Amino acid sequence: MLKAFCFILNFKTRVLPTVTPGYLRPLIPDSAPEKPDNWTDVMSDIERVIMPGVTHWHSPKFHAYFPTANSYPAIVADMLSGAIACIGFTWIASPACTELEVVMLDWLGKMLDLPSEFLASSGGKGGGVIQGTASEATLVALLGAKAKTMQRIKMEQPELSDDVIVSKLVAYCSEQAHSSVERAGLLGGVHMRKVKADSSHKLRGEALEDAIKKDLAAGLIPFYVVATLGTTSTCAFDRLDEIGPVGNRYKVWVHVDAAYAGSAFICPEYRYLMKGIELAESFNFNPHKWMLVNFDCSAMWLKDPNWVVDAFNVDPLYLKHDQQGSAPDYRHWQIPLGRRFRALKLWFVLRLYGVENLQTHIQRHIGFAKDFEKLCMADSRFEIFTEVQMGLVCFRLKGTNEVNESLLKKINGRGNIHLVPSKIGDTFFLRMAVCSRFTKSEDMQYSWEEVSKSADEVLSA
Ligand SMILES: *Cc1c(COP(=O)(O)O)cnc(C)c1O
Ligand SMILES: CC(=O)N[C@H]1CO[C@H](CO)[C@@H](O)[C@@H]1O
Repeated sequence: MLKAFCFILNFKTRVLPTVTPGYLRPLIPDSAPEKPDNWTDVMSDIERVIMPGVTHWHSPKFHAYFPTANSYPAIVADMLSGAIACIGFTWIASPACTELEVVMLDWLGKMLDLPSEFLASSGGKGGGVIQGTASEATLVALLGAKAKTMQRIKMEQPELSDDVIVSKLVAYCSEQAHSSVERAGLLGGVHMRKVKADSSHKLRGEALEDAIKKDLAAGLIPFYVVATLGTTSTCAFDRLDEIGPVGNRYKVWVHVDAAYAGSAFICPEYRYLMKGIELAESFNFNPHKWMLVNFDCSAMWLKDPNWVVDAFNVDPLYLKHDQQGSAPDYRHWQIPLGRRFRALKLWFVLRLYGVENLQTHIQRHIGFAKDFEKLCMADSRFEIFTEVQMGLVCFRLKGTNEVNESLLKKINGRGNIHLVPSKIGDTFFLRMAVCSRFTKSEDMQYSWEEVSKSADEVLSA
């Protein structure tokens, strides 16, 4: 077992595997064994079958997407969760599973200095829940907003049927919002309008208000807006301080998607970026991205969870229990019924690192991004595409998109580091995300040299 952990941490291999689609099937039998295999054979197949096809997300040479968290406290807690193996859909289905989650979301909310209305300990309606992913949180909030608006419109205009109201609902997000936001609109059966971002790729209050006014004039019903704090392409921060007041003025539910960058709010110096949070109805970020809690752990808070709870409430007899109402039954807060004991890994990580070490982790990554930016700016062939935010540097070779596409291909082809690109408007650029918790200054230097050598090759070709 320990050997498997060593494979995971073997960064000497290429960060990207060289296998081609269909590589795996010929390596194992056509069907399940009739008689049991033994542990030794199974574990040695991890090395033979699996590891050659693994992309090393935890290598300091991995700079694609955004980080995914990994730490020993979280791994151990996940193993314990597997051993306890309860399904905590109601309080009685495993009281510790629900109660630890309620308290952990309060701990975490306090670490971010969320307004007390979001916390269960404030004694109000608010509280938190662990969703599997940010995508689910966006959809759950959308469904809560939909239920809330349906109820309001039915009171105001009783003559309108449900079908008519639903057909008029409009949700909003920045054109830079994550693809999961557009998908929430599709899954929720409502129109999702993408609003143009400003020249720094942030959604502004004025642009949102213009869109809302236009829709109101056309007889539509604005009901939900997603503000992204830390977009996936460039880590831009929508202006929540402007979006919040607009949302409140037009009775539009404001949901905050801070999937990646939200972890940085454990550091007081970055909280200015969530100014306006007190005007949001719901807030979500992924400790499973940047806060060392292994996937899946997406923390979501709601000021009034009743909208979500009522939107999904079905109550078969076999799920009823005597304590209903005195503690959350998290099955009402999410899409699936079943849920793992995910609060354990949050508890372990918070206790075994302590807030200070988690803050240091975030600050180190941000520092590494600044280091890379400096190296890049010192080379006149390169330009920084947007202001460097958090642990992400968006950069490009001065020149055509074609030359930048060649550069990316060259870098990934060499296989020593791994990056993914993005495109805004007509401009193609490369994203250098600091991902690994093992990253050191030398690694950023190495990654820069890989970029620089690849540029030499591309430009001399
Ligand atoms: C990563 C990301 C998501 C998706 O996260 P999941 O937890 O995988 O659903 C959503 N929004 C933003 C801004 C992201 O960076
Ligand atoms: C097609 C193309 O090459 N587009 C972009 C190249 O890069 C410059 C900036 O350096 C952009 O302005 C172009 O749109």
